[in-house]
Amino acid sequence: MPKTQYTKTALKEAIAGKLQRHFACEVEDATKDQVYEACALVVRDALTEHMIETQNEVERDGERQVHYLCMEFLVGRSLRNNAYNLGMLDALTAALKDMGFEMADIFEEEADPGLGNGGLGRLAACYMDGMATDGVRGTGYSIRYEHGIFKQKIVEGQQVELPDSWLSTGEVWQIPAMDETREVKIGGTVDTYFDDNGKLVVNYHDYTPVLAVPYDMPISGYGTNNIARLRLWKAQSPIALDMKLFSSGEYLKALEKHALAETISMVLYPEDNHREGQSLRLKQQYFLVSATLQDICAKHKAKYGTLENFAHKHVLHINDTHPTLVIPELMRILMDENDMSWEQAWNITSQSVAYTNHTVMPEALECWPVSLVQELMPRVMQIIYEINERFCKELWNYFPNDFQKISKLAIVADDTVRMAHLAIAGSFSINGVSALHSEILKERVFTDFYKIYSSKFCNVTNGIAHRRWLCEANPELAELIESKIGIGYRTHPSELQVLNNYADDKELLDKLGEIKRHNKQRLADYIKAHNGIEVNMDSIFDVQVKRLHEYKRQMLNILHIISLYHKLKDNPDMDFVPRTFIFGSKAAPGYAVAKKTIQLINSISKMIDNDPAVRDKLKVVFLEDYKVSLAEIIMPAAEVSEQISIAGKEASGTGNMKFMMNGALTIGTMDGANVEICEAVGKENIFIFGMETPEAEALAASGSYEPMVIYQNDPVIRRVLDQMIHGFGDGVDYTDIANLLLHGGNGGPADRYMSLKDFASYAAAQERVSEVYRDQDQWNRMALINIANSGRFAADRSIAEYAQNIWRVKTNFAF
Ligand code: C3B
Repeated sequence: MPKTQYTKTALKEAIAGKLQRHFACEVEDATKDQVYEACALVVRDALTEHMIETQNEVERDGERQVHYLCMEFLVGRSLRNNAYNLGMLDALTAALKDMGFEMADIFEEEADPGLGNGGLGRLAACYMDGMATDGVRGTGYSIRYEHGIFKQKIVEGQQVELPDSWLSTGEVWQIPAMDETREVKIGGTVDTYFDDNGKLVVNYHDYTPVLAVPYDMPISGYGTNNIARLRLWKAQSPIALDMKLFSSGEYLKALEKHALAETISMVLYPEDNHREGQSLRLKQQYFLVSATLQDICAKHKAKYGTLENFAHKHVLHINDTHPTLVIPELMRILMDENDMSWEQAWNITSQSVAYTNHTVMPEALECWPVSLVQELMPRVMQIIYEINERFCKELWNYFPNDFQKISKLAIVADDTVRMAHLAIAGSFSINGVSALHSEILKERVFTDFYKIYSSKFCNVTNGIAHRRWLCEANPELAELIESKIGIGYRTHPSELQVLNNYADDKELLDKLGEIKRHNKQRLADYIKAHNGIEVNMDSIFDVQVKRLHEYKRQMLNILHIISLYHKLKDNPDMDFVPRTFIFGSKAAPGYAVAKKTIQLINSISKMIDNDPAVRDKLKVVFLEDYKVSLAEIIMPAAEVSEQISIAGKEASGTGNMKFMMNGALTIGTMDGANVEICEAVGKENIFIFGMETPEAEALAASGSYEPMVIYQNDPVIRRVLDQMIHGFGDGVDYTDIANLLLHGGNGGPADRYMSLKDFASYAAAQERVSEVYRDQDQWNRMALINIANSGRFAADRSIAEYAQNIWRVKTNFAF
């Protein structure tokens, strides 16, 4: 447990002190944002102290450290989370109350640090929490994007992107470490030759130096003083102004160099599950990798005087292929700057790097043009060529004379660098993020690599920070749980299982229903305030929140909603369990179909809300600007969790876990972690529908799928699509979407993700949802079983598996 105890009085004094010193004001005159900042500074003081202690310990014991590299860390707000973890939330709430403020209002002052797009970035953040709590020596590395994920506004039904400036309230959590600034070299020319002793000499010149300035966010663990550090690199030019140009009157040009260097950390690319081919993105990747490695190596050398024992002391974990350049970059540092031979450098590198794959979407598998890598990092490209050369020789031993196969598996081919192949060649471990996904990697995506390196492949199913997503986001539920099973589950989430014993406890089930209703009310208030829509509190809150992507099939949900609308129009007095369908989703700004889908949801929402015949029974709500803090309101209020991707495409999903933990029932396909959720709760406590992976893949591969035939034979679907063609009364034309489903487009087949094929089975599963909902006891019982069996989806469990099976480092977590 943490050493420090925080009393209300001490906190009041500390906050008042910060207000005086930082804002020259007394408590009575302070604004809410000043109070937020003062609270953050108080909490930060405690964290910084712990961070120094942790760093000293790491330095002293010399145990293996984990370095977690990711282009995204979607950390969410920090104040409440840190206060909770440090055990000061109650004292802080009371202190603020005494000072005349509501804690919840103060939390609202903090902007969400949007340093990520979706699942990938949020997972990285959950793992920082897990590492801190479980005593893993972990550091996260990413970029301190000035602008995180854009803010989404809905204007006339359409997404409009606005810049996100999170730093105004987020800066307080970051501690700059100027003395650890590193220099990253970009572009230029490299000459290599052998000297008289046969030694390779590398002469790298005319590059552009960019400074990488570290800002450290201390990430607290629960019930411990251990801190995981998140190091965010900011790009800065070493020259403030080119004075030569300035003196000759070329003011703009003088500033140009400066500005160009700083663009590197200016903005997060808003693409999710999609590769981004622009040169700035590659610069960002190299910037992250090079600064991080220089940092680790410099400290290691200062301690040990050599990098020979590097692999014993460090694991470099790469989250998806985005930081794969660690492999050639570490080779460069070991060979060019530390005089190691290729073999020695390769041994160290390939024993240090572990790779997690997060997607099988072909459009997300990164490939970079050789010419671009060459231009931006010429020495790194030379090294990649050499890795490729040696790798292909190795492949030859496995597939002699099979030129076709070797070129298929090569790292460099067709003038592109295939990052996943580089990651596989240069790492000691490759894992997927759910049992199904890891199997798909072995059997389909990386089949030949698996034949060669079967022992490198493994699975670690994703997990979420259950303290944030359950204890903090849903305090009433946490209190109920704790009244029955105590607080042990906070650090041993599997103890939630004890709740299974209460499945027939009518009193508990009623209480569960009551809490859900409170949380629904909170969301209903939010909807009323933001969308002006009054939702029916007795309706089922059915939620699909996640990035907008065709494979995630928001479309299937929409088609079904339209069919329900028709049903109700035909028979307004039918016995219908009212439903509120809630969506929240950002679309990548360049992804036209995704943006049109958002517009479609809004058109339907409006049509239904304007129709007195149906609007009390059916509602569609699109919540703008879906983000972590909004998810913290949505998850506790949800009753149905939509996890309806086409089987075989969603690597894991993590929203599915958050919903389940908050007692929502899943309607889902056998995809990603849904498969394990189903296994955990039993088929009778989840609504599974649709094709399974083998069937979906076989159908896609056969080329015989014809959605037009379904359209012709199924009157429900025909009417839905016909309506889409006729529109929803607001003058917006959705023929393009109907055509995409029926005829294909953008070079893709009709209904690529087979929504029409799974429609009937989905609609039937939705019928079952309504039927069960009629019996509230049964519903609450199922909800309880979901909560009780959600412990295995805690990040603590995932981190413990990484620690034991991949990183080989100590953890305090006991299974
Ligand atoms: C996501 C996947 O799409 C999810 O299935 C998965 O749960 C998470 O990663 C975390 O593993 N993902 C993402 O958000 N961005 C990518 N570029 C690739 C995968």
